[in-house]
Amino acid sequence: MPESEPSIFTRIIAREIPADIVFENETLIAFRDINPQAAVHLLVVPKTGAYPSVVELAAAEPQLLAEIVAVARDLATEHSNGEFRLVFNTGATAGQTVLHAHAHVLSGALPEGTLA
Ligand code: DGP
Repeated sequence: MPESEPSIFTRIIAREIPADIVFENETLIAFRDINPQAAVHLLVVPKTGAYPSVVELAAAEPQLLAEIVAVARDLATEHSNGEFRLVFNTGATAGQTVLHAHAHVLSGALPEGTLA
C-alpha cells in the first residue's frame, strides 16, 4: 500500500467505513474486530496513523502505549470479566495485516489451541 493511502483504520476513524465503535477519546478509538477470535474481541487503535506498528509507537510515544493498556483494561471490565489478552501482531509473518498500530483485546471464551 502506498504510504499516502489511508489505512482501513484511518477510514474508520474518519467515519468513511462503518464500525461498531465502543470507545473513543482524543487519542484512541476502539471497535469490534470484524473477524472475532474470542467472545470479546476489540481493537484499540491510536487515531494517528503515523505508526505502522507498536514498535514505532512505543519508541515515539510510550505514554500512548500505556494509555492503550489502560483502555484495554477498562474495556475488558466493561465488556467481560476484566481479564484479557493483549496482542500486537508486528510484521506480516507474525500476522499483521493492517499497517496502522493497533492492539487486539481478547476476553471471555478464547479459541482452542491459542498460546497458554
Ligand atoms: P492484524 O492482523 O493484527 O493486522 O489485525 C487486523 C484486524 O483488523 C483483523 O483482526 C481484522 C480487523 N479488520 C480488518 N478490516 C476491518 C474492518 O474494516 N473493520 C473492522 N471492524 N475490523 C477490521
